[in-house]
Amino acid sequence: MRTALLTAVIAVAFSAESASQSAAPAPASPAAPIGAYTVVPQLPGMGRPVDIAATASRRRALMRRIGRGTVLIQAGHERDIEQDYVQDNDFRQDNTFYYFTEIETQDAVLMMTARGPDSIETILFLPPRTPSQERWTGLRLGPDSVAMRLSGIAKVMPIDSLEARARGGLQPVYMPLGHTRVGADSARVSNLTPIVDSMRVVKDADEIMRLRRAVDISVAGHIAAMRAARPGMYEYQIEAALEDGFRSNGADRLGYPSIVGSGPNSTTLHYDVNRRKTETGDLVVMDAAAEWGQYTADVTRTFPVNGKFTARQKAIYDLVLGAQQAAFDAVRPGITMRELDGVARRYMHDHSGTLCGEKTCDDREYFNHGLGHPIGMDVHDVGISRPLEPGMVITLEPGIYLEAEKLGVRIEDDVLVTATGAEWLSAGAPRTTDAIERLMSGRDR
Ligand SMILES: [Mn+2]
Repeated sequence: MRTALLTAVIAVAFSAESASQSAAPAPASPAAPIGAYTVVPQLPGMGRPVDIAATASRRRALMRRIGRGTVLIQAGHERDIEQDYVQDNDFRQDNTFYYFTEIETQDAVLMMTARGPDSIETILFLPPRTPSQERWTGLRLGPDSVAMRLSGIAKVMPIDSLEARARGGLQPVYMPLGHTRVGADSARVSNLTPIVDSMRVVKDADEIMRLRRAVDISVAGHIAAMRAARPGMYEYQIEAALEDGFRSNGADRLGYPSIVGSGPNSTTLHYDVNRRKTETGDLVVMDAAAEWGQYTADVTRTFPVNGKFTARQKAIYDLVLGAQQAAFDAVRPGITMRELDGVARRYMHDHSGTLCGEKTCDDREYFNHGLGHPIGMDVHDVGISRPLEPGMVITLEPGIYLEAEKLGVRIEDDVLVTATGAEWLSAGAPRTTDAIERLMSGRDR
């Protein structure tokens, strides 16, 4: 399929019709979506509706930005269990392809050609269905009316016609070069990635729906893990309860490897070995989230494995919580992540007292990472330097890590930026020491 795409790129790049020449008449392109979504549960991803209005609007916005030219976007490819060390799932759609189609099919290519604001041709190319292969893979989406109905794209064609159609494309040709290597012809290809990245920063209603759902599932997992935790458990046993909570609530997969770090491991930011046996008195830092519908949450809770914070643990926890709240209260359109980081550090600085000894707790030795980042299809999503706008979704995750005391605390919540401030999305997971102790006191002993 890579070969098919490469040939198509060459076909556009060397087509007789270049940007400087007059365009051939565009084939009629009925862009109107075809009716309502019909569930085809036998097909991969098809139990899940595509928001065909949202994807059409994203495609229109992209082509308006481009003005004139051809866009080629390749779908993801199934990984090979013999070669790629597949651990979880052998297929996840390419983010760029998903953004413009919400179709979870493999080896497809989306081709869009803009000859002007009112002349945009969109074609979805799909591999043929192969009944003998479908005995192995299950039913696949093919170049037929089912694909048209699901995608809302009126023109669906077999992948082997890509090259011929690409000859009618226009220069410049845009591809997401960050994800696909096109070899010697890359000089002739413009990079689509920066344009798509800028579009992905502010989430539309469909994306916010997906993020809310990923967050809700993640919250359910965190609650399940806190309920299950007992001193003497291995970290992986807490992880099992956590991920049971994700999967049994419909998670597609993990957003990233689950971090369940107890005692000394609570101070290692990206600890995910999860093999230590917990002891009473440990804090557990649990940084884990689910992906749903291609979007992932990012949530961290810190709790005492025995269900009761010590006075010292509570004091550090409350300082982190206060810093997070101060940052949340400062969220509004126009502010930057860097400025919010400053707000959180200033709060910690002003309220540290002697909690962190000679230094204040905001010192880089103790709070040794940034305050947060956008989330979306990537857990560290695009747009971290952009001033906040309504519709951006970010994390706020201050932490204090005292290695000498084997005491780490991080609290991470997902926050939607609104016109006037912000909305907590992950507040369903107990966030204060009182709420955590209350939840854990209800456990069966
Ligand atoms: Mn994070």
